[in-house]
Amino acid sequence: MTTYDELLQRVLGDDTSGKPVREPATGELIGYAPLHSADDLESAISRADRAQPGWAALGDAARANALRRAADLVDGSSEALVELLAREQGKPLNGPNARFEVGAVSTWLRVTADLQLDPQVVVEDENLVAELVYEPLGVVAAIGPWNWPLMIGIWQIAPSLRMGNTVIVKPSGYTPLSVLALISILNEALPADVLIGISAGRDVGALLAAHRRIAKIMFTGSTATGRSIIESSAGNLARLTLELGGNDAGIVLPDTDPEAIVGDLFWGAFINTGQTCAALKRLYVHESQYENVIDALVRFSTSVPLGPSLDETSLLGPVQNQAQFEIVSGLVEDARARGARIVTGGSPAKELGDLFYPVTLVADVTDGDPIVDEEQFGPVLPIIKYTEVDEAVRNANRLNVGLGASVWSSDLAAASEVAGKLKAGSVWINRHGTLHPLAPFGGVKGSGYGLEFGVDGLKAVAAPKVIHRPRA
Ligand code: TXE
Repeated sequence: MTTYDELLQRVLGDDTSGKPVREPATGELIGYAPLHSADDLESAISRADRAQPGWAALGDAARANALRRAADLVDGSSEALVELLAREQGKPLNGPNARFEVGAVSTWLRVTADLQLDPQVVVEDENLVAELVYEPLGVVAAIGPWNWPLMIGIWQIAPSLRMGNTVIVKPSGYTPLSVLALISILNEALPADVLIGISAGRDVGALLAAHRRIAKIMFTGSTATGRSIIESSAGNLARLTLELGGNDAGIVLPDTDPEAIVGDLFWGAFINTGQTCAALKRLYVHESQYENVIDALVRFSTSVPLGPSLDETSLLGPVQNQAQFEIVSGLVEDARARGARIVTGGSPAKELGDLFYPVTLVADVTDGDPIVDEEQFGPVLPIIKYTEVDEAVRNANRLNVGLGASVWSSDLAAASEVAGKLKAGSVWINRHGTLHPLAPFGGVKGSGYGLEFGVDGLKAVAAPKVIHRPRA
């Protein structure tokens, strides 16, 4: 079992010339992240490019085994990784947080190793057999965010490696250390230069996205950066998978029992203290259940402790960074000024630390209010009252994003009908944001394009090739 200190030492050594990284919960210094330059990036891409043919030539079975071995290594260092993730990202240890995230990393590695993508005969007639096969693309750029740095990182890394690509990972500047630590663990199971981390700012991220040797960019982050990456890739024609922001709606139908759904509803919105791409960010509740749902959520929220990341009892933690904290608190202040009802929370939990914000339920808001229309990406949920289901569906579909959406009801047939009308890449009934490594995940509209997970996710990091043979 690797300890936290050993892991940090292995990743950072004694170099203190990099960028200081602090714990969101306490402000304490964790360590200094390397600041890689444009030259470092150039050298990393050359090395990854040179390593790629050898990695591909190892064959699919050997690559799948390397992923399984990597999963075992992650499990062997899991508590050290959990502690680093909790300190750096801010998420608590328990609940759907740091231990959950590190557990998901090894699960994703194993499931990705077990996927089967066979050649497919697409034409077979008296003259011709045409077979579709999938080949590596080359060097993949994996550019990730700070909210689920390890889980989203492995979503990008695992399928890319499985398909015979090499990978350059550029973690968010807010959470570089845990991603570099994960890379160092994975590298024990991989040949040299197959997986390389570049810890740098946006400028080097932009150079990576535009680099002529990059064949594919896997990006998760904001819609604005997604647009920049599309522009960067005009030169290299890199293929793109873009998982961008969302503003997921949930609709509670009239026949719902609030007590039956309240736990899943709460965690659908507040998982990772609300800092989740496919979290519930706008809740539409039928007028007959409006106050009941609000009361149930308030009662449930009082049983969920907000506290320091390393406290075993905490289930909610700080907002990860000051910029996000300001977005969250600014949207709540704006709603208050417009006359919204702040049912619970509504001001910073200063007694816990500078970045703590409590669960905040905001009622009596409408579409068009910034707190409804803009992605809060934090522990705040606007709750909107509706009268007609069609009106709720129209409003849920109103915005130019569509990552996830949900319907809540005791009547599965009614819920399924509404699910069919919601415009999003994933729609859940009586839950929100639960992902499965075999179920393709991706967005529509401003939430991006391309699919991750499962066999579709493998196809997304491969070059399809059709071999046309005369019929023997
Ligand atoms: O993301 P950015 P940030 C949303 C959330 C948040 C907002 C900003 O609403 O408030 O995005 O967060 C790299 N070329 N989400 O600033 O800027 C950057 O270094 C190449 C939703 O963290 O999109 C980082 O590694 N790379 C989201 C990554 O892109 C560039 C999760 C993401 O940064 C680049 C996180 C460029 N030109 C935030 N500019 C989700 N969908 O889950 C930046 N980067």
